[in-house]
Amino acid sequence: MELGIDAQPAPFSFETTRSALIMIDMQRDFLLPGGFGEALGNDVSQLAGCIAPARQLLDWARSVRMSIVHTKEAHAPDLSDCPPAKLQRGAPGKRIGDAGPMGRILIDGETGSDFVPELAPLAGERVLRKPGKGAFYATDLGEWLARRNVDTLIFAGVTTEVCVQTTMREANDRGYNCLLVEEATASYFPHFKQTTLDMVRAQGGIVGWTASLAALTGAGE
Ligand code: C5J
Repeated sequence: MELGIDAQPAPFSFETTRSALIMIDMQRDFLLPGGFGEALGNDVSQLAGCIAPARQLLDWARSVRMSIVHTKEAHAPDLSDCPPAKLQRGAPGKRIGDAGPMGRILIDGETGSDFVPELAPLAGERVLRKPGKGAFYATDLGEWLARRNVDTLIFAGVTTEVCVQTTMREANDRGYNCLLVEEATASYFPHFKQTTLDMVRAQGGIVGWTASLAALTGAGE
């Protein structure tokens, strides 16, 4: 289905069969107390408001049968995929791999690394574990999208200025048309979110487009 929507800095058109929703890192480790986000000193309540819009976006993507990728930032239990510089971030005792209330912090398979229940993947949706902030780094995402002939990526998730923006920039350089859904992303720092939206759509859409959830989910009705 070919859709055209209101977006910034300009209208955005895409074919749903050639698009994928990239839901970034909607994990307990970032959204709930006791995880990686809080261990770094962040107020995780700042992210709660994007869960319901992200779920509406996910339901819409499912309804139009779009490819769906759920990324999770998580490391192997032996930390072999975690660079030493990343391991040293945060206060001692609250670093990646340390024990926390939701299991070892940012380690794949632990409770904290799993998705919040509202955004749990369904069978057939891709779960992509990534060791970095960008979802193309050290993963097979590029090959997976190429096999599906995808040319457009629709982004949501957390945090706007870190893993979402990093992945959008990676995707933009790889030639994808990128759209960020405004209500379905959040930052621990609301002004960082706003600045990221501004950065994405500045200079004629130098990183991509942004649109409201209503503009997207109302398209084609
Ligand atoms: C961070 C992320 N903020 N998912 N990760 O470390 O944005």
